[in-house]
Amino acid sequence: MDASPAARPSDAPLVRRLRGESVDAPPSVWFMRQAGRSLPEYRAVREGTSMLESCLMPALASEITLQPVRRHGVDAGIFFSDIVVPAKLAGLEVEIVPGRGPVFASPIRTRADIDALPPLGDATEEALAPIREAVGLTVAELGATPLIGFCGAPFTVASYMVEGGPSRDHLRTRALMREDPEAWDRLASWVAELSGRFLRAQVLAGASAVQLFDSWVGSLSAEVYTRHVQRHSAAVLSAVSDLDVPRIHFGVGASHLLREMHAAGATTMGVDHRMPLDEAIRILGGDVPVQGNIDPAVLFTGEDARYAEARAVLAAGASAPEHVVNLGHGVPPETDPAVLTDLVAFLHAQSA
Ligand code: 1CP
Repeated sequence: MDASPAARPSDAPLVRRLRGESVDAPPSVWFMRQAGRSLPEYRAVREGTSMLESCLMPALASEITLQPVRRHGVDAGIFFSDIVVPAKLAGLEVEIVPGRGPVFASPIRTRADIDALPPLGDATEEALAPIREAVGLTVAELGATPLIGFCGAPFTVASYMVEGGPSRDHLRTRALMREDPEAWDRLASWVAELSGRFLRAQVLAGASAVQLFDSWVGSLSAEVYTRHVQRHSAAVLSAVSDLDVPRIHFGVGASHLLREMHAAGATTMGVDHRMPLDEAIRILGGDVPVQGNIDPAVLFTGEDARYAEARAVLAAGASAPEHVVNLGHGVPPETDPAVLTDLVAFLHAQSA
């Protein structure tokens, strides 16, 4: 947490890099899932409180957001919340089951289910109060260190709603968009509006950048993505496009969708570890800033393999207008936090 009083988080090297501005500073780094189960201090403060309850307790959500920034010295916080928090705030019955993930009590599968989704409006804005409060507390503590806000993209969030919980292939969701595209559009539009409101609330409360997670979009072809999904992700990103914050877009196993996802209105593309960063940069045309993509596997190797991967990722990122270092996906819960702290120090010791 940078102590210099005049510095603004929106001018931090990490945020400038996400915008594609070249910066003379050591590499910037944060980690997806940097908050959470890999940290003993997280397990301690979460004790006895359910995941979604903690997301709606502003002081606790703020504390959990700050923990990895303090411990690891990463260059940004990622707001502690979840992609299904907005659905809970809109009144759907959803829980996060430990060791499993989000589970909806009543899966949304028929036209009648979709018609019965609660309307979004002033009540939604009111329900977002704990989110605004948590972000406000967090940015006040972070000072010059930026906070990244986030939300889930319509396909990934809808996949939990339709399947009822985590799934491998999202078959029912993909079947719905093929069999009844009109019903799918109404569901995806509802999620897009809700996620967009959640994201906008975070930026208005002080987040300096955003990330749109479409974690499971890799199960779609480019053709299906373009026909059924892209415009809904675009609607989410357009909810903050007037607010002058960089917009990162990330999917797992989505290398074949980089151009299409960028075209949904992202300023910056997150890349997972399945594609070399220089190849992703080339596919994107060489003028899009990128984020990524250290293979999380090296969190479980010795230093030599880990540092070699970090150097390789920095070298591969050099062909982009700018590059922010991250993992290729989230921090696994079994990661030794000391390894993350050491990796941040290693990256900060490299020259830009
Ligand atoms: O540091 C951070 O990144 C914390 C904030 C955060 C974010 C950005 C959490 C807390 N969740 C998310 C996003 C999220 N949630 C995504 C997109 C990112 C990704 O791909 O990892 C997804 C797919 C979810 C859904 C979800 N929530 C899962 C995955 C289930 C599956 O389908 O495999 C799980 C396990 C959760 C619970 C959850 N969310 C966050 C935490 C810390 C946890 C674990 C809860 C616990 O402590 O038991």
